[in-house]
Amino acid sequence: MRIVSLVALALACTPDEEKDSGGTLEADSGDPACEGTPPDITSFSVSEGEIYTDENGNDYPTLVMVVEFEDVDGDAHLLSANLWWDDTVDGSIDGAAEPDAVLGKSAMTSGGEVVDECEGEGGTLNISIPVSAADFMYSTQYDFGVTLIDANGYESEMAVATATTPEEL
Ligand SMILES: [Ca+2]
Ligand SMILES: [Ca+2]
Repeated sequence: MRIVSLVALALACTPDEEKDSGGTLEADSGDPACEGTPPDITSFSVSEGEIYTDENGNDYPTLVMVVEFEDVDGDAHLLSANLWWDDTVDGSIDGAAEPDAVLGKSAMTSGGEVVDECEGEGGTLNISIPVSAADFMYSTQYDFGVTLIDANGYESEMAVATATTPEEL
């Protein structure tokens, strides 16, 4: 397993999840004000993204994973993700295996603003992964799997999608 370090991350609230301000009771301290349900992935797709250039000027093709999700208890203001892939294309992933990559805990934003605690009720997570020969074969079909973990550690069911890796540049 490796940590995804060359990742371009964007988290965004869906516009229809905006809350009216005021009238929301926040916990003073101690117990979390929101906890108890795992995120629910409602849509997952993988496709080729734009060229990524690292700090040394090396170009890589990318895969972009788009994960739409809901979390009714609102504690997806912080999210992390586990990612798997395999080249046995059968629409399934061995979730008991160690993840092939992990995305560390990240704050969700909406319109550039960090989402308040307990107001992370869902949105779209875009994960961009540079593709290199160290991790993938080029122009090859893979199954990809993802789970999301909310601020309190509740993990979603795995979503799986099949996609073809980009050509070598
Ligand atoms: Ca939750
Ligand atoms: Ca598979």
